[in-house]
Amino acid sequence: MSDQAGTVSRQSQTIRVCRSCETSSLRTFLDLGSTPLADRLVTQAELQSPEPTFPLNVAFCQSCGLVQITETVDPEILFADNYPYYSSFSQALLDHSKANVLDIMSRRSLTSDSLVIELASNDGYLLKNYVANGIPVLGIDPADGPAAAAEKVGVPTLNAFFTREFAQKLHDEGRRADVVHANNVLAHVADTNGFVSGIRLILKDNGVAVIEAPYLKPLIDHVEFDTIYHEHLCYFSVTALDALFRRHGLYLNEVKPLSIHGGSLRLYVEPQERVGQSVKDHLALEKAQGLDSLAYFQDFSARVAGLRTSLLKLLGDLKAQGKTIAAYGAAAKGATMINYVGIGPDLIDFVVDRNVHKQGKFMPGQKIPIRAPDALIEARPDYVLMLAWNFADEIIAQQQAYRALGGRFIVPVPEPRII
Ligand code: DWN
Repeated sequence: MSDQAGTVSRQSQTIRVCRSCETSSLRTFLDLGSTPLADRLVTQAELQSPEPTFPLNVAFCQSCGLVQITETVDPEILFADNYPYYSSFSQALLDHSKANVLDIMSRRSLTSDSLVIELASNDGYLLKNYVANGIPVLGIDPADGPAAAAEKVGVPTLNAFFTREFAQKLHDEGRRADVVHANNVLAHVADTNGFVSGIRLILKDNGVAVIEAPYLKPLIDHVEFDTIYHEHLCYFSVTALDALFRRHGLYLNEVKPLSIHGGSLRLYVEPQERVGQSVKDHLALEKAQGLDSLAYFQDFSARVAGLRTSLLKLLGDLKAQGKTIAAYGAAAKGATMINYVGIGPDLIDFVVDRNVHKQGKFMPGQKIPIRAPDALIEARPDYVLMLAWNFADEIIAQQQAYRALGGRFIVPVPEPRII
């Protein structure tokens, strides 16, 4: 942890080898500075206290192609107490997850003798759809609040980190799954290989792991640098994923591109090798476009710096015209955006968010107050910076009253624009 003196302490470690193939082939291509933890919102009582910051550098592994940050922050600090992220605050995500479950139920004959396990099951947002169909489930999540919320909606949840050792325990107890879900967690785990080998341990031999993760290609192509923060240790290409799963007797047999979270992939991973055309096509495209080589990433840093310059100019010009600006979405990506670009209370008056666990707190680093969305009607800012741009359609649809008052939104990526 870099305290005010900038020394690095035991609460984070800098990696020396690749998180996947464990070779020393890492080449750093982006430095986002030393930043506070994106989901560690600041309370009123903490406003005067120094905030821990950690280096946020991004590297490419020239051996297996995995893109990854080089600092590992202790997961107990990132995810255990007061973790504020609850999946159920997004209707789009709830609809997306229900469609995922119904698709799996149409692909596999699941019955009351089946078992579906979700890793990082959060507040039961996905597993509750299996419960509604009488299919046994088990959630596993280390965050106290979301795990308790899951139990309230009838999703039995183990409040723990999923590790290889935890998987061995479930395996030894005979708790093996027909389906394992793991959405937006594979990128979050410090022991990437242990997590994947754990999935193999709890998966039945004829089972399938259905894993969703942000996709590296749209991140680079659409300058989605704000999705880089300490919770996200890895940024996956199909090339890197294929090598990771094969190392543990699992095969990436199908990939489905998704628009959620700025561009993700749904991965269908099985103990049997039957690689389909969708995987072959992605591997060929990534090779043709160079995602398997450092050159593809070399200009990304300059493009990110360019976005910073143009966004700061846009916001500065609006303030110079006497305009007022707020922001929407106390999102983790929003913390990276405001702290890397340098967007403080001089530019943004407040941030709004529907998540009641975030309201009344302050954004990490810039300490901008977080309020409920009603504040847009009460305070009537001229502009709203869309920090949760991945849900822009859903959010703007809710804010017709604000737009009717003449309110405008600023979407920051892939290039800052007013809509
Ligand atoms: O990997 C992760 C991604 C998937 O979700 C987690 N590590 C953390 C989290 O990242 P994030 O905070 O950037 O994700 P979201 O879901 O894009 O954040 C959206 C924010 O906007 C949430 O705080 C909820 C809020 N929201 C809202 O206030 N009104 C969202 C919607 C859809 C709304 O209508």
